[in-house]
Amino acid sequence: MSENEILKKSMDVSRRTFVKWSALLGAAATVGCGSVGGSDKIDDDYDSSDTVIAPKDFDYDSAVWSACNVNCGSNCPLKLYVKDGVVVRVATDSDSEDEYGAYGTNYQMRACVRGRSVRQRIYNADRLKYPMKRVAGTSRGSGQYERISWDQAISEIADKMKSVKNLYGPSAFYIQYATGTIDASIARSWPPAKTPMARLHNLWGGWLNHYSDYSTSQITSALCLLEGSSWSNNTITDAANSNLVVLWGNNPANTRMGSARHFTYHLQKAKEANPDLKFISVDPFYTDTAIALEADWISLRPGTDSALVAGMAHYLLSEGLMDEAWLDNHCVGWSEASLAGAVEVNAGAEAYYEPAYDKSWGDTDTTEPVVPAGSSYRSYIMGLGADAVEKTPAWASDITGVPESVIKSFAKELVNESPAMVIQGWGPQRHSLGGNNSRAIGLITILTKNIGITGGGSAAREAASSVGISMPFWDSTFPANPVSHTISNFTWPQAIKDNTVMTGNTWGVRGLADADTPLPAPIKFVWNYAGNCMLNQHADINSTMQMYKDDSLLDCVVTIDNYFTPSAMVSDYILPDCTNFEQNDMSSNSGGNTADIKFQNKAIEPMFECKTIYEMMSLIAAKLGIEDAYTEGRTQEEWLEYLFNKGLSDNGDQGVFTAANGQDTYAKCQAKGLIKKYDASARPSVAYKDFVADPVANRVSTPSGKFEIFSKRLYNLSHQWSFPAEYNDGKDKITALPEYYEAWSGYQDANINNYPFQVVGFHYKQRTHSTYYNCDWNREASKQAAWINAQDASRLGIAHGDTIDIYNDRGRVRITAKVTTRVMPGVIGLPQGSWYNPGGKWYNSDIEHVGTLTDAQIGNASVIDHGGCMNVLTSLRPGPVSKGNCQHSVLANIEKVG
Ligand SMILES: Nc1nc2c(c(=O)[nH]1)N[C@H]1C(S)=C(S)[C@@H](COP(=O)(O)OP(=O)(O)OC[C@H]3O[C@@H](n4cnc5c(=O)[nH]c(N)nc54)[C@H](O)[C@@H]3O)O[C@H]1N2
Ligand SMILES: Nc1nc2c(c(=O)[nH]1)N[C@H]1C(S)=C(S)[C@@H](COP(=O)(O)OP(=O)(O)OC[C@H]3O[C@@H](n4cnc5c(=O)[nH]c(N)nc54)[C@H](O)[C@@H]3O)O[C@H]1N2
Ligand code: SF4
Ligand SMILES: [Mo]
Repeated sequence: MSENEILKKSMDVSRRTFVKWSALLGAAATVGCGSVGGSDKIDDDYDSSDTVIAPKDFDYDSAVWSACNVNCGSNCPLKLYVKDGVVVRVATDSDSEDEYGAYGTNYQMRACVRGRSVRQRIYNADRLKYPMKRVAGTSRGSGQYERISWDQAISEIADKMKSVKNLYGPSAFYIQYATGTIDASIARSWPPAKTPMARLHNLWGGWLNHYSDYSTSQITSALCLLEGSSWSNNTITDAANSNLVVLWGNNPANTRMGSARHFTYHLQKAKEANPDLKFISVDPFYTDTAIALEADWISLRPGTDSALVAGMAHYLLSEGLMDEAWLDNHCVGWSEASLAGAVEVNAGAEAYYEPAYDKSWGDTDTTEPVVPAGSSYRSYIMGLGADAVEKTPAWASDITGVPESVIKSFAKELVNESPAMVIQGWGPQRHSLGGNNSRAIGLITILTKNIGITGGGSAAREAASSVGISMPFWDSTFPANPVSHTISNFTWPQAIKDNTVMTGNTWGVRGLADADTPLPAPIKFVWNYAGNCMLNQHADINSTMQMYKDDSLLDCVVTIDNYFTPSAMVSDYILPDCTNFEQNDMSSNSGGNTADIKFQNKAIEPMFECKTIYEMMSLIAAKLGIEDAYTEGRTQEEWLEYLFNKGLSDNGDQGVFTAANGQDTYAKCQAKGLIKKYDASARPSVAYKDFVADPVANRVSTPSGKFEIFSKRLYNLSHQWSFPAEYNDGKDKITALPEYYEAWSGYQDANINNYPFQVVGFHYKQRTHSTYYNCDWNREASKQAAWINAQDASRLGIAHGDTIDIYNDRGRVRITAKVTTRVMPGVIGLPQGSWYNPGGKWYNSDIEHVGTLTDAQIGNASVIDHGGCMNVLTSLRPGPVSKGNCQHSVLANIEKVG
C-alpha cells in the first residue's frame, strides 16, 4: 500500500455523517454545550430529519485519553478509540457527571467539532512523512523539496547552527511565535521560552526572545496603563450576578468553543440562573455569540470604539449621570485638578508594571515634559482640549456609524442596569488605534462605576475561575536564557532585513543598554515549530515572500510541523513531527468552578518517519555536545513522571492526587487520563474590588496607584519615541488619553478613497487559525467566504455565492461572497487563517501540496491568492506603542470576477 493509501484507509468514516453531525452541534450552541447525548458514541447514519442521535456500537481495542492542544484557549480532553493501531473514533468527556452546580461546579469538558474531527488531522493526506530539504538552486517559496535522511537533516542543521553562532552570536537565533501545540508540557510550542528549542539554546549560549503576542499585543501595552493590569476581570460566572453583559468585540461562540473555557455556555448558564440577564454585542458583525445569547447588536465601524466611548461619556456628563467626586477619588485624569496626581513612576513603590516601554531607561529621565492645561478627559470630551472639538454623540455617530439615539441609550443602560459586566474581546485592540480603543472600553466601565463590584467588571477579557490544579511543566526545569534583550512578536521581519535601525526608541526593542542602542545582531536562523507565522499568520505575505526569496538575508529556516503548510513552503528544512496523539504529555485547563488535568497518552505509534520534538532536539543536542545536559538522562516519559513527583512534593496532593482517589502515582493518573477537580464553595472573584472600596489603602499597579485615564508614562513616551522613518506620516500617535484619532487604515484614513472597504479578519469556527484548515469536513461544514453587506452587494451587482476579488496595493484574494445583513455596510469579513495559495499553484482543492512557483511569481502582488488568506491584504506596520500587530486594520476594494 502507498503511504497515502494507508492514510485514506484510516479514514473510513463517511464525510456526510460528520458534516451533518457538526451542523447539529453548531445549532446546539444556542441551547447548550455542544455534545451528543450522554454517550461517547456517535451515530454514523445520522439523518438531519432525526431528532435524537442514537449511539451505535463499534469495535475497538482500547480507549485512550489525550487532548486537543491547539491555541483556541480551550484545551479539550479527547478520547481516542483505537483498533489495530488506528484511531477509529474520537469522543470527549461526555460520560462523566454534568451537574453544573454553583458557578460552574462539576461539568463536562466537551470538545468542539474541530477536536472531534482530529482523525482528519492525524490521517491527513498532506502529513509530513520524512525530513525534507529545499532543492539546491531553488528560491524559498518556490515549493521544491527533496527527501533526506534524519542523519543528514540533523547533521546539516547542527552545522548551520554552529556557523551562525560563530558569525553572528547567539542572538541571531529566533524561536518563532508558534502556537500549534501550546498546551502541552514537553511538546510545547509557545511561549518560546517554554519550548524544547529554548532548553537547547539556553544550554548553548542563548537566543533572541520576543515579548507579547499576536493575540493581545495592543491591549497588553494599553489597558494596564489605565487599570494596572490588562488581564484582571471578574470571573465569567459572575455574570449570574449582573443585569447586563456587554460583549465588546468579543465572539466566544467562535473563539472559546470547548470544555472548561466554553464561555458562551457559561453565559447561557448565567442566563438560566438569572432570566432577566440582558446581552449587548458591540461589533461590526452580528456574531454567532450574539445570536446564541439573543443579544442586542450595536454595529460600529471597525477601529472606532474610542470615539463611541467619548460620545457616551459626553452624554453621561451632560445628563448629570456621572459621579465626578468618585471619579476624582479613583482616577488620575478625569478632571483638570486630578492631573496633579499624574506621575511617570511611583518612586520606589512597585518594581513592576506591565511594560509599555523599557522601564530601565524611562525612569532615568531627569526632566519631564510639562503637562499643559486642557489635558484631562473631561476637557477632551467638552472641547476644551488641544483639538477644541466637543465629542458629542453626534460627533461620535458620524465616526462610528452608530445612531446618536443608540449611543445615548447604551450609555444610560450601563448606568441604570448596573451591575453591568463589560467583557472585551481582542478584536477591538487588533487595530492601528487598538491600544486606545482597548483603554477606552476599559474607561467606560470606570465612568459608569461598574468596575470593582459583584456582577460588574473591568472590561478586560472574561476571566476563568481560580479553581486550578498546579503541576510543574517541563520549562520549570530550564536554565535561564543568557540573551536578555527582546523584540516585539511582530517585528522579526525587520530584524531579518535590517537590525541596525531597530532601537528601543524606534522599534520598541527592550533590554539593551539604552533606548538608542541598535539590536546587536540580525536574525539569521529561525526555528518554526508548530507555527504558521513565518508566512500565513503574519502580515503582508507578498512582501514577506520577497524577503525569503533574497538568500542573502536568512541562513536557515527550520519548520517542524505535521503538514506541508504555507510556512513549510518558505523553509530550508522541513521536519515531520509526531502529533500529540503519538506521544505522552500533560496539559491542564480551568473554567467555572472546575479544573482538569489531562495525562495525555500515546494512542498510536509515530507515523512514517515522524519523530517527537524531544527526540529531534536531543539529537541536535548530541551534535552540539550537550546531550547529557539536555536530557539529564531522562526519556520524555521519565520527565513526565519526574515532573509529576515534583508537583506532589512542591504542591501537595491538592485534594486531587490522593491514594483515596487512586491518583497518587504517575502511573495511576496516566491510567485515568482525564482528572477533574471542582470546588462548589468558590465564589467568582471581583477584579479591583479592594481598590474601589478603599483607593487610599489599596493601590492598583499603575504609577499613581489609581486608575489612570491620563497616563503620564504615555505622555512622556510621546516626547521620547520616534516612529520608524517609513511610518512617520502622522497617522500614528502616542496619546496620554484613550482618545480617538484618524489612524492609518482606519475609517478616516484618506486612503479609503482608493480602497473603500474596511476588511476585518476575524477568528473563525472552521479552524483554529490555520490549524484544522486541511480537514475537509470542517471546510465543508463552515465555508471560507467573504462576508459582505447586502446593500453593498446589491450596489455592486454581487450575488450570494459569486466569486469576488478583494484587493489593495499589497495583493489580491479570490473568494466566494457571502451576502448577509450580519455585517455592517462598508465592512467586509474575511475569516483569518485560511491557507495562502498563490495562483492556486501550491495546493489542489484538497489542500494537498502539489505545485511550485517561478521566481517571478514569488512575492508578486499581482499573483492572485486562491486560498482566501487575509494576510495577503494586511500591513507590516506595527502599533505605535505596542510595536505589535494591527491585522484588523485593512482597507481594500472588491470586485466581482467574471
Ligand atoms: N475557532 C477559533 N477559536 C479561536 C481562534 C481561532 O482561530 N478559531 N483563535 C484563538 C486565538 S489565538 C485568539 S487570540 C482568540 C482571538 O479572539 P479575538 O481577538 O477576540 O477574536 P476576533 O475574531 O479577532 O475578534 C473578536 C470580535 O471583535 C470584532 N471586532 C473586530 N474589530 C473590531 C472593532 O474595531 N471594534 C469592535 N467593537 N469589535 C471589533 C470582530 O468582528 C469579532 O467578532 O481566539 C482564539 N479562539
Ligand atoms: N490577519 C490576521 N492574522 C492573524 C490573526 C488575525 O486575527 N488576523 N491572529 C493572530 C493570532 S491571535 C495568532 S495566535 C496567530 C496564530 O498563528 P500560529 O501560532 O502560527 O497558529 P496556526 O496558524 O494555528 O499554526 C499552528 C501550526 O502548528 C501546526 N501544528 C499543530 N499541531 C502540531 C503538532 O502537534 N506538532 C507540530 N509540529 N505542529 C503542529 C499546525 O499544522 C500549524 O501549521 O495568528 C495571527 N494572525
Ligand atoms: S479546537 Fe479548541 S474548542 Fe475545539 S476541541 Fe480543540 S481545544 Fe477544544
Ligand atoms: Mo492569538
